[in-house]
Amino acid sequence: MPQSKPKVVITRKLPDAIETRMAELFDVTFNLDDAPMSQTALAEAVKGADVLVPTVTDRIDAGVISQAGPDMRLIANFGNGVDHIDLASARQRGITVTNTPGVLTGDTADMTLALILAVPRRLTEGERLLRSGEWHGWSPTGMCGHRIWGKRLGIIGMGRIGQAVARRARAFGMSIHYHNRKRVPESVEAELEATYWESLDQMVARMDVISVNCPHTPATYHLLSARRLKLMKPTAYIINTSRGEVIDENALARMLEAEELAGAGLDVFEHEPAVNPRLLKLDNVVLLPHMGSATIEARIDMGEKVLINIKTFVDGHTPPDRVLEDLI
Ligand code: 8YV
Repeated sequence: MPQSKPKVVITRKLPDAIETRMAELFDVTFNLDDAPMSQTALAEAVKGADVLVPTVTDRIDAGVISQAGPDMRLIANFGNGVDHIDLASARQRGITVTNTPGVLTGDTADMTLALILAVPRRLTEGERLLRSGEWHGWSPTGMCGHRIWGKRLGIIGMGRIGQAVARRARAFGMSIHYHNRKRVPESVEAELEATYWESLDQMVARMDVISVNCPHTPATYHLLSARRLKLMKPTAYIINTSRGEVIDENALARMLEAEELAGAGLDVFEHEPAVNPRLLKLDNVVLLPHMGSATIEARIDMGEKVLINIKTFVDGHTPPDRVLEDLI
């Protein structure tokens, strides 16, 4: 007799190809209108499901996890970051958590480079000027920004994405510096000609551009605090394609307003989808709606990873992308 298919709840609309394959393999509940689910709806979902597929827009907190029914065994996150999932509560309930590493590395690094170029070269400001009809032609002093070639880039978090950023930035003539919990292997440092800073304070004070590429964990919350931001050079730029919570957003907005920093490129925000209104008023920032991994290729690859994680798990094996609390 065929076994019944596992019940899978997917909290947001995923690419068609992924949803179709999910429907073939599992007994799936889709989110047809794609609206983010409320805490009540999430609690309801975990009561009856075997597997939950959330995204960054869902808060899978202790309250939601406490409602999990006896069959709820796997949270297969569609995304890399798992800071929206209470991992300790999941572990206590015997629920495995997986994510989708590796498949959005290049795209997120590309977006980081786009911001590293866009902010000092005033790309969106120039575009706004042109569209406003206020551009009256070329002038020797018009729209001058700053050169990237020859500048120092300080990468916070030298994992997959940090290293991919470093590789790209080198092609633009930047010298690579980094801070990480652990020093990367000598071969990687040699390839990237990267300088390691054990002290983040020491590094931030010396860089022309800082790029945040570490995950948001309790240890990295407000890693760039008001105090640390003040150590940066007033001519320096800050780029964040990781998580808004790593930077004290209020302190950053204050410093940008006061021109104590030259500019910022932000793809992520502390209270998404809300954006600090002070940032919206500033010309020296480029603001993007969390689109680092937003290529159709990455989103399909992420979906494939979710499928593989679920399939492996329900077949009784350890899923390839299991998230272990002490590793994040
Ligand atoms: C994802 C991201 O698209 O993977 C991540 O951690 O930040 C995004 O690029 C999003 O999280 C989907 O859940």
